[in-house]
Parts: sequence; C-alpha cells; structure tokens
Amino acid sequence: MEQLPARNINHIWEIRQDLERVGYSIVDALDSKESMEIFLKTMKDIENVCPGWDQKDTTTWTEENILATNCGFVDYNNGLTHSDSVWTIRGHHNILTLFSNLYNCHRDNLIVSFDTLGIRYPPEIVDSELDPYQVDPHVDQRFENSFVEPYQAIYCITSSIDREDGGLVVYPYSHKLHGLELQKQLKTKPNIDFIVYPKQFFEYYPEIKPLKLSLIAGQVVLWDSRLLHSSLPISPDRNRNEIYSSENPMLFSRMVAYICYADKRKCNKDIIDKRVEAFKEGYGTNHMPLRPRFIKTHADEYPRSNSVKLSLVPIEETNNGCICS
Ligand SMILES: O=C(O)CCC(=O)C(=O)O
Ligand SMILES: [Fe+2]
Repeated sequence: MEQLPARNINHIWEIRQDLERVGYSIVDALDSKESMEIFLKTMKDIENVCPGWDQKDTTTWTEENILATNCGFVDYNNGLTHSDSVWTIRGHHNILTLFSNLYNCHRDNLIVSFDTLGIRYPPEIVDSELDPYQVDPHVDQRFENSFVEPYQAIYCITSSIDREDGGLVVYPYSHKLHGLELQKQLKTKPNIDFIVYPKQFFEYYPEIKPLKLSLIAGQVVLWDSRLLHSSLPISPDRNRNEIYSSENPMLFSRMVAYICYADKRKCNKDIIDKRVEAFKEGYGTNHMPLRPRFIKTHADEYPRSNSVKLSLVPIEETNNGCICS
C-alpha cells in the first residue's frame, strides 16, 4: 500500500477526503526555512528546560537529563509541554489555519490539548539497558464513542524517512471498524481510552496492514482518533552518518510535537475552567482536548512560554478563547 501524497495546506477538501476515506492525511505545513527555525528553537528549549542536556554533547542525551522522556509519550508529560517551542508550534498560523479549516470554525474557536514533545534518541547513544521506545498498535479513544473526537496530529520537528528511523505507523481504513461491535469481538474492557488491539484483530481483519509513514520536518500528520496506529523505535541499523551533525541537524533522532485541536464550542464550561487552572498550574493533558486527563508535569519548575495569551473571559463572551495564541 502506497503512502498518500502530502497535501497542500490549503487543499482542505483533499485532506478531509483522506481522513474520511483512509483515516489519515499528511500535510505540508511549514516550509524548510521555518521548520529549521522551529528545530533550532526546540533544541535550545530542551537546553533551557532540561538542565544538563547539551545539544552539542551527545553524552548528555540521557533519559534522566531529558526529564523522563526518551519517549515523550503523554504519560511522561514533562516540562517541555508548556515550553516556548511547543507553544510556537501549536500557535503557528499555518497550524491554526489547518485545524480551523478542518473543523470549519474560526481559529479562536479551537482548543488544544497540552501534549508534549516526543523525543527519541538514536540507539547508538541511548543507554542500551533501556528498552527501545515503541508503541503497540492501539487507538486512544474508547469504543463507546463512535464519532471522531479530535483529529490527532503530530508536527514533525525532524524527519523520519525510512523504516530504520522509527516513528508513526498507521493502519489505513481501520477507523471504519472502531466501535462497540469490535469491542465485543475483541473482548476488550469497557470505557478504556488507550486500547491496544490484541493479535486476533489482525487474524479477523487481514486486509488491515501497517504502513510506516515517511515524513519530513515541517509536515503534519493528522489522523482520525478511531484509526489504529503504532510507533516504531529507531533501529540500530540506521545509517550512523545520519545522526545529528551540524551539516544535517534535522536528521537528529526523531522529534515530534503532539498537537490535537478540537472545536471549543463542543467543550463544556467546567472543562474549560479546569483547563485554565491546569494551564496555570503547568499540567499537561492526554490527546483529548474536549475531555482531558490532566497530568502533572515539571513545567512549573522551568521557564514558561511567552507566546501564549490566555483569556479568562468566558467562552460565550470572547472569540479569543481558551489557550491558544
Ligand atoms: O508516534 C508516536 O510518537 C506515538 C503516536 C501516538 O500513539 C499518538 O500520538 O497517539
Ligand atoms: Fe496514540
């Protein structure tokens, strides 16, 4: 199965069609100049937020120095959640345009989750005792909710081109199977948001196949929250020349920002209030902007982003809204 072509950010009908038909879409979001700026800013931010981590000295690239994220998955939400680079990505004009076009709403009606960065080091420099980070095939949305909750997304801060580079794997068309029937068939527990599909799924549905995406820095991948997906570690067979170097810094490991936006008008007032508190207290969330699970981070211990303007005015009275730049 071929990967879908990357879409122009303004071709929203193609993006919508990919999402509806296949379950994911790849979008050229930032040009190479801007994506390089974001990359450099992010590296600087990691240095600011993670004392001891030095971008020029790979011996400092340890799990400990990066505040418990070689994986950066939501449960390891950390000080980077509210860092300047992550907010710059979330609040980038093109990203806001993309999501507001997708939901057919004004950008001020968008609400974002407080996810973090996913950072994965090349195996040559991580402690070999650590498990390679990988995520088994799963969906992040309970079977009881049969509609698309958010479109989930990652912004690629670095490129991950080949299979050896690790990164996101999607299972095209699987979003059509999500629901109570599948829950019954797979005998999974009720009301679980992170559902790892058992092996039998692939026996029942042999037509559902994994597709490791080839992505370049500056692209965004969107997927339907009912789509099965997984993530591969960086392989030890990866070409060592491609490791971070001053000539080719964007090939430094795998680095993504998770950005899930939803239409705020679907969010109840209590949740908005809790999110405002969560923002002030430096909490992160999972991928669900409309029904977030709050996660304590280290954000309050480190410099906070200057790029967020937080409006505390109730949702009905403003179009400046909650938590978006
Ligand atoms: O590729 C990754 O980092 C994990 C993606 C994932 O499972 C998610 O964002 O929900
Ligand atoms: Fe996921």
